[in-house]
Amino acid sequence: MILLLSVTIGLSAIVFLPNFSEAQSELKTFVTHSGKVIRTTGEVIDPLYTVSTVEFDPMEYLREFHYGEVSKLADGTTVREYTIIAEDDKVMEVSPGVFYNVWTYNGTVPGPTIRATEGDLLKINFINNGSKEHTIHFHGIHPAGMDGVFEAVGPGGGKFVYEFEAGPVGVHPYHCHVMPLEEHIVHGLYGVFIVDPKEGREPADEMVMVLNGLDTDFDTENNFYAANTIPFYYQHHPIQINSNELIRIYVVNMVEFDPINNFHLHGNLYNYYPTGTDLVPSFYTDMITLSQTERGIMEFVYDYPGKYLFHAHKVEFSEKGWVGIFLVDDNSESDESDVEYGS
Ligand SMILES: [Cu+2]
Repeated sequence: MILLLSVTIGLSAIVFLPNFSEAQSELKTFVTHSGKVIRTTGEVIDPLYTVSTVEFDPMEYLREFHYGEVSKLADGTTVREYTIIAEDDKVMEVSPGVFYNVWTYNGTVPGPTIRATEGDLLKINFINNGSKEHTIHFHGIHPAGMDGVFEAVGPGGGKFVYEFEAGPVGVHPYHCHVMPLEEHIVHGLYGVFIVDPKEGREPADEMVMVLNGLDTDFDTENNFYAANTIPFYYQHHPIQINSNELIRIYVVNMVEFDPINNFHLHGNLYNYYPTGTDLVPSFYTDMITLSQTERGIMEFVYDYPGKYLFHAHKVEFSEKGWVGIFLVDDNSESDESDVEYGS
């Protein structure tokens, strides 16, 4: 049996090796999206050559909420107006030496976190400066014509205005809904939309974490995972928080290709509000499991200072980048927090 196996492996190697070297030296001709003709020995799956860099700071994104340009209607309704521009030609160094073609809303992955109060009127001026059709599909309640599915916005400056009332209360994703959907999502066209209750929530140190994956070799399997796009970022740049202070995380899972993701917190448990639609928590746990676009609000307080991990307890994901650290400072002596909250 062993002899037969050795002979088979040996024959396979003889047959395989010449074909392999031949394939490596064979030049293939490709026409890129911009019309350029190139010759290459490599596999070219998505030949985009308009290289521009993307500036993205996960620490800035974490606590950055966009309230829009605010005005009032005659009846007192608050109007929040935003401009969101889609592009699909940017390249970002997502990990040292790994360059990835990101498709962006307002130049980043994820796009800006849009925040409103229930009942506000949202006006989103969408401009598609990409080379493909794109849209914005908001999760939430709105008229059919504002759903970002059937009204694909043409490339090269196409425009559409999404207008709807903010609701329901909670945390919702928004993302492009042009087919093939997995391609438009995995490249980065998504962001977070928070709707606050009219009565507000208890003051807290608030942050947004989008759980995402990066398929950098286009084989429909993720090579990296992250909270807020850059693998291992919050492990190398721990998030500083205070002990005895309420922490609120708006968490949204946007991982494509894998059926589940999850969020495990060390040294603590959190109150969890699925979708954030209810003001009473459903669970008190240290572990939630999320499918794609599943999201919620986590609230917790650390009693003890120190360094605490948070990560996917799908261990493969944490070992490929979805891991971070909370650095809890001892503020038990001080009465007031020095964190400034959003308005
Ligand atoms: Cu798209």
